[in-house]
Amino acid sequence: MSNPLKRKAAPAADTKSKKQKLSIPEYHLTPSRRDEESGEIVWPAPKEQIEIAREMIQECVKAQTAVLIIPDKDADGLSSGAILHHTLTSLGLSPSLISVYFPPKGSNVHDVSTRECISAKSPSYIFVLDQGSQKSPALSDPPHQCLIIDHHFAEEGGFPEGAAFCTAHDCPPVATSSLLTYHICSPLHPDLDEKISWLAALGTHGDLGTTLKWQPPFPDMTSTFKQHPKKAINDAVSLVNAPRRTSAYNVEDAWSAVLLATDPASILADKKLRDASFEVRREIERCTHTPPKFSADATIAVLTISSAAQVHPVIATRWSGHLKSDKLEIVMCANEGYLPDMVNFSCRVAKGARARIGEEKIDIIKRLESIVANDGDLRERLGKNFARGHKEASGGIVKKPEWEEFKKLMGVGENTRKKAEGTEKKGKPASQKNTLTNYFTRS
Ligand SMILES: [Mn+2]
Repeated sequence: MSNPLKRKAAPAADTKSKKQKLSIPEYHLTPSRRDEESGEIVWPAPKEQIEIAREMIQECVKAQTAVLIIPDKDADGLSSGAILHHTLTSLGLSPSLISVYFPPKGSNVHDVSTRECISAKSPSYIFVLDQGSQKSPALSDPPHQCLIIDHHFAEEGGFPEGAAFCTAHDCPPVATSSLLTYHICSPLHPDLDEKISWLAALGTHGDLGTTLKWQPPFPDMTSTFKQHPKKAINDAVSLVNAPRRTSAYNVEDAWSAVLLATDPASILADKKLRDASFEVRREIERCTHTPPKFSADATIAVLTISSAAQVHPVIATRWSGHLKSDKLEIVMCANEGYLPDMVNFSCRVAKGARARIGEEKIDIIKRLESIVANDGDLRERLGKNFARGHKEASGGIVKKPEWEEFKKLMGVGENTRKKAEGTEKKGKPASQKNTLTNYFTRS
């Protein structure tokens, strides 16, 4: 992933029937934030922030000046971008004044190279959508207004200098960026709702999963789903998410499909997206059969693959649901072929360790940090893209030599002989295949 700041928790690879056994999704159990004076629920973001966002959108239409939208590359980010684009043009901004920018493969909005690209376009207004945030210098040199719309964790003051922001992160249940953008925009023009409500559903299912219950405070989307069946929306989610995973990284293809679509059906018919989806599925299939190696203490499984496609998060998620061992805590997929001389890796909590609570709860970031904590300057050399993201779904982008050192510290592979001996005693052949079979849950 190019932006490890904002990786999401991986949805469990459970079957549908298992999911339905959980009566209420944890998502709706978090108590809402309430306004101190009125007692009203504060959702999807603080009122003042929503007002600031609306004002800036209206202001930039009035100014009829260059606008740059920087949406994230997944279904949620692209949907937020399309919602904002439709809003600006419906309010009267000429489409010729709007441009969109996607940082190239391997970089993200916080990189210096991205700032240089933005400055070169010298936009008067910049909208940054669903990108995750960190404290940074202003995104562009020339005078400009910048608005961040997001729902990822940000530290106090963790925004680009001078930027206004509207974030759902502190108002549980945390809305997606597309839902927040929809909430900001839909009252601004009477004809908007029909154009953008299904986009809010597309982005929201992209981030929160396709089985989300639209319970309050989430809006009532009954009429949207009547017009656009959930099945079509969910199929569109996976097509829209495909280009960012391909080796060519043609995020622009996904963007134009989402922007031009009047309904999910037109996304489903898009040839470029279908081809991208085919490539990704083929790469997942090609790489997924790699045998895992285990850390010396058997708590971490490492799958090493080489693919120019971003399939490592998918493979880590898959294997985390399949590998069975009482000791196993973390499943790691390392991709040595995504970026030249780098290793991109994704970690997920192993299925057998997901139920742990309290002190026992698996915190991947802490665990990764603890492995390198006492090893001279390795932590520093691993760089700022090591162990970022979420407790449940972390990972990173590191240089190859540092990756090798890191693997050595975990003792990856040292455990192999012990395991082979163990299987022999049970009278099974010590072939790789059979050793692996012992780690699979039969489902
Ligand atoms: Mn998002």
